[in-house]
Amino acid sequence: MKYVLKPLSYSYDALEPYIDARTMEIHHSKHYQGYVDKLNETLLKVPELLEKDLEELLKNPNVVPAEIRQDVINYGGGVYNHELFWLNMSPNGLRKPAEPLNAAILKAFGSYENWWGKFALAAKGKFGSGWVWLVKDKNQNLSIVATSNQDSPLALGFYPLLGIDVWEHAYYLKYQNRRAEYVDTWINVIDWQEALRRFQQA
Ligand code: MN3
Repeated sequence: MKYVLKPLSYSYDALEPYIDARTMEIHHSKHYQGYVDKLNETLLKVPELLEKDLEELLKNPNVVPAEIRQDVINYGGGVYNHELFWLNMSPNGLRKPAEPLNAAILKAFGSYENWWGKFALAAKGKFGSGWVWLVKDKNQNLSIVATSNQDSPLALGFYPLLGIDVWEHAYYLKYQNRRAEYVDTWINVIDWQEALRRFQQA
């Protein structure tokens, strides 16, 4: 199998009390595993796609035959989005963006607090299941975009740096219908290291 479950770099209970261990365990070992399995199953139908990079497929879904295109968008997006999400959190990471990402945030949003206010508002307001992202465009300008289901911002021409999962499975056990509480608490688990790496990469 090309795609395999990537282990977390921290334990399931490492993000307590903000994200509970049971949610992390089910999210990682069941939901994410499900996307990995379904993506492998899907790509076996058109094995030459296994040679392509997942980012390329998500950036340009038109290269995927129509009969499996939506499955690649759904399951491939599920794999890609979650692998970024796991890296965007940690129990003791970089809690504020370092340079040069910090300067780009100031340029786009005025301040870190303004960035967070807009990001959190978008995450609270996203209707239904989906994600909210901090993305860069090809000129290194930052913005916030929301996507539905497992759609990737790559398909919109953006490169995701940091994303919050606002599917109910990401928070329901602890927060039930109170998504806003989950969003407000997420700032405590953000790790900016991967976002910084992505911002600096070509
Ligand atoms: Mn999820």
